[in-house]
Amino acid sequence: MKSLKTLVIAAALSLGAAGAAHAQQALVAAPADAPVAATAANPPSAEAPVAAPATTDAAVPAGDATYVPLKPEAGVGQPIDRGVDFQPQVSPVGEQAYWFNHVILLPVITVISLFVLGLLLWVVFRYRAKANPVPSKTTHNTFIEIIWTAIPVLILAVIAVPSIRLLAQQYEPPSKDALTIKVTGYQWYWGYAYPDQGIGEYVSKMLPKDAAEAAGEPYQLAVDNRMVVPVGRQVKLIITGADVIHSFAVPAFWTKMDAVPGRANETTFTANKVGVYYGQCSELCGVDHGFMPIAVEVLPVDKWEAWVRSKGGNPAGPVVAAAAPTPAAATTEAAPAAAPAAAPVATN
Ligand SMILES: [Cu+2]
Repeated sequence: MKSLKTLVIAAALSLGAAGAAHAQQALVAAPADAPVAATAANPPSAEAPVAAPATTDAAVPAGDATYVPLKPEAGVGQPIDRGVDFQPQVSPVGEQAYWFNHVILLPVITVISLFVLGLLLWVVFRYRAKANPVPSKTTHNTFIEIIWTAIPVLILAVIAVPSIRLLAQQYEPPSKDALTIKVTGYQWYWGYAYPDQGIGEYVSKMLPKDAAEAAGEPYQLAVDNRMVVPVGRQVKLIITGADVIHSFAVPAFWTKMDAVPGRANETTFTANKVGVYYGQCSELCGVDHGFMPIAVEVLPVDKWEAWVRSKGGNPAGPVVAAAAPTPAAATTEAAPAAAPAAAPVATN
């Protein structure tokens, strides 16, 4: 039994090590983002210098560039009055976690709590001094001791399987076609940049009360500039802090990651439902900690592309960037012809 516990602990520790190694990879990737961070403290107008060298007019494919912000749906992606449950989950990891909580953990907790409560009540009433004037002097019962050790160990072992699987899922490296967004926490607002699309950092601040109400959005969650992502595509967040530690958290995606100055933390999510999902800074970061909400808008792919164009970016950015190195690397003779055309976009 002891060895089983050891096995479970070892599995958990090795997963932790995998997560740490993954974070190291993210750190290696960080220097590429550094120029964006340098201009980050400036207001939204800082977009131009970052975006300009990355995308030329010719590189942006023609298409609709009209973007109309989506209205949030009541009770989805935001807290509800007297709510005690998790928010409805809209990512595969979130659905898995929701299932784990509701199908495994809650029933196990309920059964154990009721069983222990029943035992206590039984002892209190059946063996009270009046009903049981001569108490038993029994001190050991090997059979019962084995049972009450073995059963909890078995319960923990059963819980460990989906638990470690869920943990591992959250640390899975992003796929190659994941959309990269750089998230920076500031005192007290967020900055988002889409390096592959050539969208330099823009700032996302909480809307004042009247503006939020006018927009039909919840006050203290509504922001002026949302993070906008396409539905069904994995999003890789590279998260850092500019001043103190913040934490980027969106409950509907089961996403939370600390934004630590000097570090590039990485996490992923895949939103599988169109909508607006709110979150909040989740690490006490100063006087306005409660006033730096997060709003993520999940759009159909074509509408997301229109949003990217409305920001002056190139929706196909990562596709071109991923394709460019192949001809150059595969045949050195073909490289001179292929390289100049691909280079300006690939340098994103
Ligand atoms: Cu914060």
